[in-house]
Amino acid sequence: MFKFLKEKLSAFKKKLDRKVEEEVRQVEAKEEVVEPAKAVAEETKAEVVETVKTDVTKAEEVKAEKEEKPKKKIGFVSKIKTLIVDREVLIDEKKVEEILEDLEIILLESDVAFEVVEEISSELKERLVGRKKKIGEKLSDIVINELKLIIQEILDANRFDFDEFIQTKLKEKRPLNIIFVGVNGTGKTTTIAKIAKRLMDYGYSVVLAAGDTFRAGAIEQLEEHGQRLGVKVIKHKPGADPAAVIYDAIKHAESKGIDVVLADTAGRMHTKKNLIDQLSKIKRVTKPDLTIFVDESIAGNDAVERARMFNEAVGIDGSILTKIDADPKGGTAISISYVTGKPILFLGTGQGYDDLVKFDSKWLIERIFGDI
Ligand SMILES: Nc1nc2c(ncn2[C@@H]2O[C@H](COP(=O)(O)OP(=O)(O)OP(=O)(O)O)[C@@H](O)[C@H]2O)c(=O)[nH]1
Ligand SMILES: [Mg+2]
Repeated sequence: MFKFLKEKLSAFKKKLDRKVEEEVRQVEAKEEVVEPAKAVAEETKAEVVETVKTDVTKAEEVKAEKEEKPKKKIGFVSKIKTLIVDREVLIDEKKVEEILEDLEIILLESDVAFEVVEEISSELKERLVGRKKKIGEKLSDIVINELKLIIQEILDANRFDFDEFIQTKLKEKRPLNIIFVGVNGTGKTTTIAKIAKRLMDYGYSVVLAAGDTFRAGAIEQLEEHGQRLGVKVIKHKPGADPAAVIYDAIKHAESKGIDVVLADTAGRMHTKKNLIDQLSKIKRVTKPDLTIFVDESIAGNDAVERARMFNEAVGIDGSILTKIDADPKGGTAISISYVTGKPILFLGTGQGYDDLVKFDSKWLIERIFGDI
């Protein structure tokens, strides 16, 4: 998980450390040239002091001071060094721009959407330029920590608690109707099964609606999950109107007192317009309480663009990103909620029914930055 991004960030951090070390070495080299002149100046200054101070004790003080001179020379070297690495220094705009150039490339290569890279970059610039680096602080740590905070803020901008939503909404109405939309092969049907299992683990009753009437075998696939989980599946014939299937599932749930209807939908039709029209009809007829967009995080910017398109054309309440376990980059997870303005609800982390993690920005940040 996120191996590519982790390695890139780790290399970036090391490069920054090496750069700072190199700057220190350059200052030290300069210092060696400056040192003799400085030593002469120190000597002259001491002599002047000596002639002024006629008092014996004062002369002794000066003598003692003179004896300490070698120490002072070392002190002078480290003083300059300190200006760069150890003491409070201002991080200037030129340095931040160098840092950002490298970082922007890493983020873009890791599938972070362009507009999100721009947001991260401008936030980082604002926070770093003119910032005081304290004693012992490493520039690379400052940058990575700020980056973490900014990504976390982006992820937390659209928060949503699925469990709380179900609990609260069920006090108003029953059943709740949740539809899952997204292109084919991204994990919609598997995710529906995972959510069904999760809801049942929490004590809710569930019925599935076989709303993908377009793809051959889609109904059977959902039925297989239903059988394994012990959940009823409401279905019509292949090619039937999915809005009618979901409507029937809602009626069935109403009559049986079932809490939640989870509705599958097609991921592909003859044309994109057909698909959007069908989903719009499903929404009109069945009035879902939640429309969840499902896509795979390995699709990178394609997934983000599809989320944007579905949100504009159909309207979504949030996203679920699947196949996080197989995603070396992580950019989709970082970008999708920023781009859609809608929260991520869950992350799919494998093919098993329990491989579903409720979205938590800290969980994601820990997985990306954990051992950097
Ligand atoms: N590694 C991994 N595989 C997943 C995950 N979620 C789903 N899959 C796999 O992705 C493949 C496609 O999943 P489906 O649930 O059939 O996808 P779909 O969106 O319903 O596809 P269509 O019905 O063709 O539109 C299956 O092999 C799943 O096991 C996940 O979180 N991690
Ligand atoms: Mg499916």
